[in-house]
Amino acid sequence: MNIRIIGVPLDLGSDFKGAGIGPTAMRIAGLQEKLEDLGHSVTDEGDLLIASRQSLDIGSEHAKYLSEIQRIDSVLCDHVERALEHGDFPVVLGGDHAMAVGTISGVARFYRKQEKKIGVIWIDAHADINTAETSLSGNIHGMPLAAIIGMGVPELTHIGGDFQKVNPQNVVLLGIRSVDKAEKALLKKMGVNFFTMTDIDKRGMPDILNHAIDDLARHVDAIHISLDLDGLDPEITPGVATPVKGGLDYREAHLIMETAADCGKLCSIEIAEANPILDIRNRTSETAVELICSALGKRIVD
Ligand SMILES: [Mn+2]
Repeated sequence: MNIRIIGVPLDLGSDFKGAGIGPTAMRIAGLQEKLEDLGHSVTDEGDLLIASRQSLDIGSEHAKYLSEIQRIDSVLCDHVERALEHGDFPVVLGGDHAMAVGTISGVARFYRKQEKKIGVIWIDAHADINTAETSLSGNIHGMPLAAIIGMGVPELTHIGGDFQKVNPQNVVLLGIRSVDKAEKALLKKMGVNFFTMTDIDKRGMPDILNHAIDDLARHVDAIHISLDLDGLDPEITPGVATPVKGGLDYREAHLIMETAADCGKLCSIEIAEANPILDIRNRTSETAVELICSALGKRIVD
């Protein structure tokens, strides 16, 4: 497989600076070499150019830095679509999770042209289903799931075209444990397939994945993984802006990747919220690279 790495040094979606150097930290953790060791060829496009926070107007307090995030997500959408058109597998390195609107819009537009349906496995401590109206912080990294299912400001929902990028029933949301009141209502109303940490504690990850990923793979033609590193427990991935106790353990996270890879429909992956400023000796980015490798075929015994 030819893998295309796209770096998105975005930190405008969060109040914390530092996610902008996430792509560099994952490269330093040896991403390209490790993917090549698995037998893939790798093209690294480098990073998209993003205006610095200091040079921008914050805009509305309800959706901060919206115009630059809209611009960068539109550029990212084009890059991801082009990579898929070349037959490449995009690996998108973030950057805060506001990038997911661009990545998933690119995947959605590519498959829509072929009249194919996409699904998304979304791993996160949060539901990311706020809109400018419901958000308490105005930070866009809490809004990307809403945007891709067609809710929120048109500047985000129209990236890549005015259509719903993913049917909420084709979203599998795993690991949530910090969900705002308005988000709880939206998750249910929109029919997102969500699995809280309580669900995972009670049923166990293998049972959930066997059902949820099997089911998803039967209903869609291609599956994207959007991995927010705060989905894992902060003991494992401390370098994130919004850590929440009680997350996925190391093996549970790998099992998601391995199961997704085995379903045969994985088309792309993005890793969000690696923040090296908040990390301990690059541990978070090293874990991110290991998870990407599991999604791309690495096994304990082949
Ligand atoms: Mn997130």
